[in-house]
Amino acid sequence: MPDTAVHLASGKVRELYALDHERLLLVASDRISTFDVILPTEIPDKGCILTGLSAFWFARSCHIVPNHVLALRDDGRSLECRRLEMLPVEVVVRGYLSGSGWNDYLATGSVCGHELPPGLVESARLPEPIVTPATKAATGHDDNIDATAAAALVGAARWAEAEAVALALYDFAAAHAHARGIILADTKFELGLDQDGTLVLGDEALTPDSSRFWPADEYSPGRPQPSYDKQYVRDYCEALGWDKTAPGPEVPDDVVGGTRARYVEAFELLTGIRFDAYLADPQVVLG
Ligand code: Q0Z
Repeated sequence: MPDTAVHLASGKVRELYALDHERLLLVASDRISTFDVILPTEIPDKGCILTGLSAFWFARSCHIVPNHVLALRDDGRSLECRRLEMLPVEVVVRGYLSGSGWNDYLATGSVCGHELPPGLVESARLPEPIVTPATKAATGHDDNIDATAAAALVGAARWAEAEAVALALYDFAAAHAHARGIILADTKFELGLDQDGTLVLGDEALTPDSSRFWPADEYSPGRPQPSYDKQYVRDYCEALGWDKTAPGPEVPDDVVGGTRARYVEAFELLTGIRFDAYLADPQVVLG
C-alpha cells in the first residue's frame, strides 16, 4: 500500500483507505466473525479468497450493472475502487426464508412489506426472489424497511432502478451457483452513484460475508441450514458454551483448517479456478 493511503474506516473484517480524492482501497483481512463477534484466531487466506470471489463476480456481472472496481492488487486481498456516493440503503435479495426474513415472517407473515404465502417453513424457497431493503443502524445491526421507506430515502425512480439491478444480479449469481452445487439463499448489495449520477455496484459482492451460501446437497427446509463456510466455527463455539459476547474464543487448528478448506472449496466451485492459481496471479479471476 502506498504510504500516502489514509485510513478511513474499519469494518469487522475489512479496512477502507483513501488513495486520493477519487479512489479508495478496500483491504480484506483474515479475520472472521461469528455470532457478530470477531474471533482472536484468523483464517489464513480468507481475505484473499473473499477478494478474489468479489472480483470474479464484479468482472462477470458488469453486463448487468457497472461496478466500482478499478484494479485488483497483486497481493490478492485489496481492491482499488472508484469513490462513490453510497446509497443509504442496503439492497438485500432473498430467494429463501432465513435470518431476519424468517423472524419477520414468523412475527407478521410479511418481510419488508412483501406479504408471503402462509405455511412457509424456515429456509423455504420463496415463490420468487424479493428485495428487502435495510438501513445501517448505529448498533451495527441492520434495520429492515419496506420499499416505501427505501424510496423515501433515495427517490422512487432510483429505488425502482436499484431493485431491478439487484434482482437481475441475484438471478444471475443464483443460477451460476446452483449449477455448481451451491444455493445462494440471500445476498446484500451496496450501490452508489458515480459523478455522472449513474448507479454503480460497490463494496463487496456475492461473497460468503455478504451472502448466505448453502451446500445444495444438504438442503432441507424446516430448519436452519448449515453455513457453507462458518459451520465448523459455529459448531465449535456452540459446543464450548461461550455466551457470544466479546471477546470470542480462540479456535483450534483443526477448526481453522476445516474452515479455510470450506472457503477455498467455495472459491474453486464458484469460480472454476484453482485457489493456488489465484495466489500465483490474482488477475486470473478477471478473465
Ligand atoms: C464502503 C466499508 C470497509 C469499512 C464506504 N466505492 C465506495 N465509495 C464510497 N464509499 C465506499 C465505497 Cl466501497 C464505502 N464502505 C464499507 C468497507 C471498511 C467500511 F472495507 N464504506
